[in-house]
Amino acid sequence: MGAFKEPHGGELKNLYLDADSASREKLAAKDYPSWDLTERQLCDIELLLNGAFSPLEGFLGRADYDSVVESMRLSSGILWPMPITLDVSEAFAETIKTGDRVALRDLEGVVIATLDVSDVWSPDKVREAEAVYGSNDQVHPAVHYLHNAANPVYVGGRLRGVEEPTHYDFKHLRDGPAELRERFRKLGWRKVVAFQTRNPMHRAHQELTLRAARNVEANLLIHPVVGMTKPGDVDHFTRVRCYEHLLNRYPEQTTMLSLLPLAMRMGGPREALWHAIIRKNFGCTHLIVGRDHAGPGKDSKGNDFYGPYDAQELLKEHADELDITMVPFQLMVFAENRAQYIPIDESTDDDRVLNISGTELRRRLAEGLDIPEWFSFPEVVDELRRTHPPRHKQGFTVFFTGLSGSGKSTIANALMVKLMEAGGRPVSLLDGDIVRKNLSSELGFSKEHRDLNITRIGYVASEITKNGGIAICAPIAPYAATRRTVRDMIGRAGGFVEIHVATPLEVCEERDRKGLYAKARAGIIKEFTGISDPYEVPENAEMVIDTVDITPDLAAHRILVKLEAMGFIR
Ligand code: PPS
Repeated sequence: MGAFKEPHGGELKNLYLDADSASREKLAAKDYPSWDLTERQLCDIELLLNGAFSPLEGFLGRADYDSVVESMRLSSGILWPMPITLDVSEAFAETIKTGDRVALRDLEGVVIATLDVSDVWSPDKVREAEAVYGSNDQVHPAVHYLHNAANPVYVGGRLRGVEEPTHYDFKHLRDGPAELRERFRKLGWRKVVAFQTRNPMHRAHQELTLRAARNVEANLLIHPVVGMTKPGDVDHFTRVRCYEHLLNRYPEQTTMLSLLPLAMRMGGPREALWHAIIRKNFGCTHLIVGRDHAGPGKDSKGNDFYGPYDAQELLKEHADELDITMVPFQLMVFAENRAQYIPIDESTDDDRVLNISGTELRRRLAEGLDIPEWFSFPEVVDELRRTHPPRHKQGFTVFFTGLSGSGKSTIANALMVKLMEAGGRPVSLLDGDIVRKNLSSELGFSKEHRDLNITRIGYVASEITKNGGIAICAPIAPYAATRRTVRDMIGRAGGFVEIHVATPLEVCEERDRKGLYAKARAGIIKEFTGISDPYEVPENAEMVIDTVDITPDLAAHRILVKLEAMGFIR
């Protein structure tokens, strides 16, 4: 009898050292230069080490990176669409060189792996964005991440795994690729179709997955991403509780749920290809690819980043090279007259087709409106309502931005008092001057310091928002990208309402309450916003207020009306 042949999936890498070597490496790592892994890098390294990213054996070196960016292939020619890179600061990069060994630690300082440095280089991020994501538009989450969160220098090299990254949640649902292959083997699951998702699943998804499994006569793996998804998505804790409820609705012994700690890039077609390779590594034979797979939505001009079926096309093109088969799927809609779900292309003019989009679902949750039974299972809706209370019970942040002397602080104060008068939620004011006295007393007005200041304000506001309070922020916040970062951070925790106090520079200067404009003109104060430093005008603020014609009282009142219209107050 020959050796057991994997039924599917091909060779799997395992980059972990054996127990003895790992303890020795852990001791030795005390003397290596050390890098603290970011949240995204922690996701990537977990999947590199356990073989989910096979055939990769570490973070990409320069030749592989260039080749992946340009042609979706490693320099060996093997298909690999996504650059998996270790981005580090310039300061850290200066301490290392090719041939060094580096310790890579998690947030608690635990050494997860060591890396033999093969390359250190500064990437061309614009080229990376355009080639990999097809756009340099920062509305794309991965492009925004690349330019604003990713460090400027890349380090490539092979990894030696020392310790598996720790997870305290849903341990019973976390499987590496070797474990999952083994489970399939034990259960005799010869064909397995994977369903990738970053959203809660409803009846349409259940119907789609059941049909897909039936069509290819396979078992079903629900394989949701629980690493990093699109900013604003439902948190994975809530989602996993929803999936667990849904699992009970499948025929027994047909379906398995396992969590994938992947950091998604929302890279559309390339990402779909990547998902397929990952699922192959987990031992799946099929992957469901639906409409707009891993799509990031619309760009800053309102156009789709990718066509709805681009991902399916790309997978078709590479079908021969992929050791996993795509199961393409159309959007599932509910045909009311048939009382059943059908793929949209099977519907006729006679069908009364119903569908609730993700946006519409969020609206119904936010406003506490009905979510019909045809759309979702009651236990799933209950779970979503627990973590997504209607807006008037959620925390939110009102973020003012505008020039010095534009009237931000005055309106912010008036708004605070009015909200306190209305009662219901605690209100905190993070005014520019107050923050600079308390939180940011050591900071000046360089771009770097301003960004740090705004990020701190955003962090505090997100904590207040997450805990159901109201945060009112009133800094200048002159940079659009930083405001966007804060919006994303707070948007995950609750509501975010940006208000541009658009009082013209001439008016602010004429008022010059603090005498700062005169000093700025005289060159006594350097880097003064509007005079000798930039102010990037907000393009998508929820409200614009010019204080030339209205009193602070009226401005605050208008904001209250807006907050009421948005559902945050009643
Ligand atoms: S920032 O850019 O958002 O970090 O600025 P912020 O924290 O809101 O601080 C702005 C207040 O600091 C005073 N000040 C200056 N503003 C702009 N540029 C320069 N160089 C500067 N130096 C001091 C100014 O009083 C601002 O207060 P407001 O309330 O906006 O007038």
